[in-house]
Amino acid sequence: MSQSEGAIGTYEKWDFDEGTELEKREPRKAPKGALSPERAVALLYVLLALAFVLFTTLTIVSLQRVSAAWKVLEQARMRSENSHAMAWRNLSEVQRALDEQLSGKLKAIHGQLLNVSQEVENMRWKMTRCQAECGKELSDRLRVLEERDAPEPVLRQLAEVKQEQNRTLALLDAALEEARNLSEILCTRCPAGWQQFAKTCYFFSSAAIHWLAAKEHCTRFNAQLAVVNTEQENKFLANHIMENRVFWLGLTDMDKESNWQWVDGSSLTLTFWNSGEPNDAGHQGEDCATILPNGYWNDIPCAMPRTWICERSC
Ligand code: FUC
Ligand code: CA
Ligand code: CA
Repeated sequence: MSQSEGAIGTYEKWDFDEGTELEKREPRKAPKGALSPERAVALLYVLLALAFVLFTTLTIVSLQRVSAAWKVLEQARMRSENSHAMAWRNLSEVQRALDEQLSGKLKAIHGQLLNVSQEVENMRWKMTRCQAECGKELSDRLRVLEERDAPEPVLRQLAEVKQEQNRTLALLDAALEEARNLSEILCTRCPAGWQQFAKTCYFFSSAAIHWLAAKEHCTRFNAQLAVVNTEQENKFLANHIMENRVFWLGLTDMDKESNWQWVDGSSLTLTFWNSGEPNDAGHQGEDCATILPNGYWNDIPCAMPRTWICERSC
């Protein structure tokens, strides 16, 4: 074996048999300037730690900023809530003050309206009386003059006076119509003790009297015994009947049996007779209508004492 062969052999042996062992003991030198694995790992750890610190710092800073922004928002919200509440309080106070002012003014206007309404009613009353009486007196006098054998010029003048009287009567009619419209517009409240339904006032009596006396009583109050024109009105009346009472209506067949008539002369088209009514029961018959608490009607003898309902337009 040559030296070189030996050397090569030894070298190969060294290379193959002891190489790993040698590497373990003495790691192969890294190229100059390159990091050793330990250093690289250490550096990685350092970098990781730095990243972690950076991330934590950033997170803390962000959280602080978010919390500061949240605080600002919360303060803004509180301020807005406070100003909202204050505005609301001010508004309520203004509204209360306005309400008080308005209700005072409304009361004053209502009082004035009641006065005006009473004046209009007086005027209507006088005009209605004048319509019946003033014209009659003048007509009577004219008739007396006409019956006398008056000369032609006097008769001509009489005719002119009659024409004038007719014109005046027509004007009175128109004025009465206007007064009626006005009093309907002014209808705002019924008198004390009267109930309002639509534009009508109703009086429900507590005393009981016979039908004719009840009719008279209503007339005295510029009213009439109740006349039912609609189902709603009948319901309204029934709703106001307490303690199982029975009330007179302005409906009778005393002039002609079975010919039922309302006191205002309107025809009986809508009826709410109880089943089997009107039956004109008993030997004396039954000629006056009553309304029962359930809203149905029954005819009974007119002489029986009953409570009654008056109605008048307000
Ligand atoms: C029915 C009614 C009468 C009376 C009598 C007690 O016969 O028709 O009107 O109320 O009951
Ligand atoms: Ca009858
Ligand atoms: Ca009856």
